[in-house]
Amino acid sequence: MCDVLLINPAFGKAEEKKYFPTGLGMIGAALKASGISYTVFDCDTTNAEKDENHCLMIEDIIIEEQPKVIGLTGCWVFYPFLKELSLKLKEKSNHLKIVGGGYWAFQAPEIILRKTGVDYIVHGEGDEVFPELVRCILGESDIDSLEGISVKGKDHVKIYDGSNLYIKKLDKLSYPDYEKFNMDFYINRFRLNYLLSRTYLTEKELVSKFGRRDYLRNAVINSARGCIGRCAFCSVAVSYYRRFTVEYIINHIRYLQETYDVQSITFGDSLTFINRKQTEEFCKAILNNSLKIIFHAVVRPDIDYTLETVRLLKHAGCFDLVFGMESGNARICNDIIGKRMSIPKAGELFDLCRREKLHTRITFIFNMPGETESAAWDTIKFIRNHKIERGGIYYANPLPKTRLYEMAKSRGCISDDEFYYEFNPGLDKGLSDFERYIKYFKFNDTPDYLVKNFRYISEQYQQVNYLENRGKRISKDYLVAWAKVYYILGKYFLYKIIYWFFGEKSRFTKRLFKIDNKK
Ligand code: B12
Ligand code: SF4
Repeated sequence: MCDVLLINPAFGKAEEKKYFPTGLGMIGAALKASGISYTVFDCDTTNAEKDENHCLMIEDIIIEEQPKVIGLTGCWVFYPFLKELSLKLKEKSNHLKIVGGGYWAFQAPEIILRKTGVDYIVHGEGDEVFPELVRCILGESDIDSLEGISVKGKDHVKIYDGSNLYIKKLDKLSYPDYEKFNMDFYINRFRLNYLLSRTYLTEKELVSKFGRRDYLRNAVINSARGCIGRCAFCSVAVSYYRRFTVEYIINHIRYLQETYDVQSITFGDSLTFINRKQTEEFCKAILNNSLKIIFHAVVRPDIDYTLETVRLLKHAGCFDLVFGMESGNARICNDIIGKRMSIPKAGELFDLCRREKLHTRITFIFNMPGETESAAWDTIKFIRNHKIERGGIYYANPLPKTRLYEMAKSRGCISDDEFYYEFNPGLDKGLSDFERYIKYFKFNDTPDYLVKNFRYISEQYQQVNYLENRGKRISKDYLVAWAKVYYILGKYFLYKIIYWFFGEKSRFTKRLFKIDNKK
């Protein structure tokens, strides 16, 4: 029996989805700290991929655990699934109260409360308010005093119109409640060969640090919340930046090392470090505490790193920095997206990282409103000039409550919020999806060049990756094994050719093999 059932929707295909749902883990930790019993149904770790199966499984859990409250998390892409699920759950068990949290819910409260089975929405970070809301639902306190909640009444909805809730001092929060999740599933295994072929890590340093040649176990954690940026396309732009203290992060990593034998950390933040001082403080703490880890982090391309910072990062175990560059054209980058940064300086930083062998991944966005063909080419040239190794190419996709969304509306691309929420013309992979998308988002007068060049743009980028990484930094063991195979095969075929060409009984063959035999 429990009070609350938290549901994590299925992320994607079973083989691909391995990203710990930090938000739900934190919500679980908050419930636990408040003494509220709960259980998790994690669609990510169940094998049932079909919605009906999920529903049946969830119904079984509801019968078994008898929760009074259901919490649904997710971002925008989960809307169709969560809508259907919440309506089905309401149909079967009308007494249950359903609470929506996370981006899918609080960015469109009106639609969610009217069109889905959700009864309450928590706006922003639910670590403090959700346990209180549960107490209200359980009849232990009064809901009217609660901030940050939208409510579905009998024949009306009451929408919260204040700003989202953010936790000011993050250190008071517990670690995510890992015990309630299948951590075997969520701890990724980074094979050494994978790391060596995709980063600048060397076999020598990995083996001397971890004493193993097979794989490293990786966990995702948050070191910060929110962002200092205000990018037009980003949902996080409305929040503000907060960070756990270095001691908290170090202890968190230690906890994961001791409990789950983790050697590698992904900081799944919007922004991990905001400046050099903070970065250096963290790196020194890793070194002073002799923490044996490698990690990757997210930073902005205008960060004030020097040669020393880059070297220190590498020394502390940073094997990958992720930058959101977005565009190689200053007008798009600064005037339209609002990055407020210098393109040449960003390029210099990427060059510095490459020279110092600190691997980077840099992401770009095409088709922002006002992007001309030549502006798009500026981005491609930037990628080539700075020999950018890896990252991602994305296309402007308006997320609700962002400036890009307003731009899309004012250009007539989105006429009906609800329809758009349902339809979500997001991009998967491939040209057909892209053509569908570009038809919808005619942000520019001449979007045809993007369709024409879609493949080319993607290939150019991959080409750069390929050239940079080809054949380099592959494990010595791996090379030796392949060399042996080639040697044996080569010898065999050489004999065959000689037999075939000179004949088995020819003097040359006999002499050759005699010499060989003598050897
Ligand atoms: C890490 C990350 C990922 C990871 C995995 C996400 C995961 N499973 O957790 C990866 C890289 C796989 C990913 C993929 C995508 N992501 Co993402 N991701 C993030 C990122 C950077 C951090 C998420 C995080 O850990 N946050 C920290 C936790 C503590 O916050 P939280 O999850 O929001 O949870 C808090 C509240 O929301 C609330 N809450 C959450 N759930 C619940 C539930 C209940 C019941 C309650 C009461 C409260 C509550 O309380 C929590 C604790 O305070 C966020 C940006 C951000 N800063 O949040 C983007 C973000 C969530 N992603 C986003 C998007 C768009 C995507 C993709 C669609 C991108 C794409 N085009 O493919 C995919 C979708 C994948 C998917 N199917 O989920 C958008 C969502 C925007 C939106 N409006 O919906 C964000 C906000 C980024 C952005 N720049 O706009 N993402
Ligand atoms: S895109 Fe990145 S830098 Fe810009 S607001 Fe979002 S998280 Fe911050």
